[in-house]
Amino acid sequence: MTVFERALARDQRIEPRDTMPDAYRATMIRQIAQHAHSEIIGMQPEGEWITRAPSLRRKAILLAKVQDEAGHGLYLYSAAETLGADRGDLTRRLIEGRQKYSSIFNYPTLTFADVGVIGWLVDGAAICNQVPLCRSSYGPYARAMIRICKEESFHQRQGYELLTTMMGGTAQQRAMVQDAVDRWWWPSLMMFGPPDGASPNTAQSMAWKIKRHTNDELRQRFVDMTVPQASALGVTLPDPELRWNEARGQHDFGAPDWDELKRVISGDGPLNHQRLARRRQADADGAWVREAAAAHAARSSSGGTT
Ligand code: BYC
Repeated sequence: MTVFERALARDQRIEPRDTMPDAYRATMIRQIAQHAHSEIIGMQPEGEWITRAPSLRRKAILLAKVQDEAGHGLYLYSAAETLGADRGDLTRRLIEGRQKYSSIFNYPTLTFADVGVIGWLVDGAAICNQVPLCRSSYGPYARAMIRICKEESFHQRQGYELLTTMMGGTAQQRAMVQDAVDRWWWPSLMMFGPPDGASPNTAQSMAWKIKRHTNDELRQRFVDMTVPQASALGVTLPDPELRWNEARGQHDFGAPDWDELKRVISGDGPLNHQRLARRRQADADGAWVREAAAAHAARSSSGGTT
């Protein structure tokens, strides 16, 4: 048994200076980079509503949430750097379409109810997926996930609180909430990834204790958690096959459109083009800041003064 295998068998964390198989390092960089990119691209759908929030209170809450997502992206890029990845290189891979980000952020936010539904369902799915990642085998990733999960829980509650307020409003507001739930339900289920039989990475990632549960296990957990919340809120989940299965002690539910997930992941979702174009523009707009920071660092290290 190698030192790496012994550490995994004892459920110890793998730390940056530990010896690890190249494939483990590559997998960790892939997952952490995709996760970081998701947080950064994920600022766009909600960010579009900051200037249109219906009150100062809602604007302040939304600003803080979007800012938290930027923070999550930064912790995650830092975690990827501990594995030898270069942040600039990861960004290039994203904007050139060579690295993925979560499918969910390629759908449009049509009304302010979408902000609430993203908090409730998208952050809710993120929590289900990420709480077990706090026990992921790679130390810096697992530790970053603890803080991220605390903030995601807060985000989920703000979404639910927003929706509760809208559901107590006019018939038109209630209809907006239901419409947003109808549009976001299936994409939220797709966030957990392809079904277990079609997930090429799960077996190895579970053996390496990066993932602690399969995609389908976490999807089931999310459905079971969300159904009672939907009924408390007074909305219907758009799945005619959704029902409690007494024998299993879990809900049965319909299958998402897996072809749609494939299309969205491969760049052909409703807003993939717009999301990446916006990210490319932000990168170009920030080039002078990075150049100035690099020049300052070079000057400081050569003993110059500002
Ligand atoms: N979208 O073998 P599989 C957030 C890819 S941000 C896009 O099952 P794995 C938030 C998968 O990466 C939420 N790609 O893969 C932010 C793989 O790609 P490769 C982001 C997907 O890694 C702002 C291929 O398909 N969360 O919470 O074992 C506001 C085959 O899949 C998706 C994370 O990133 C998808 N939905 O499992 C609000 C969590 N599904 O091999 C909220 C960390 C699959 O071609 N990541 N793919 O490169 C994970 O837990 C796992 O990577 C996944 C996939 C469960 C996502």
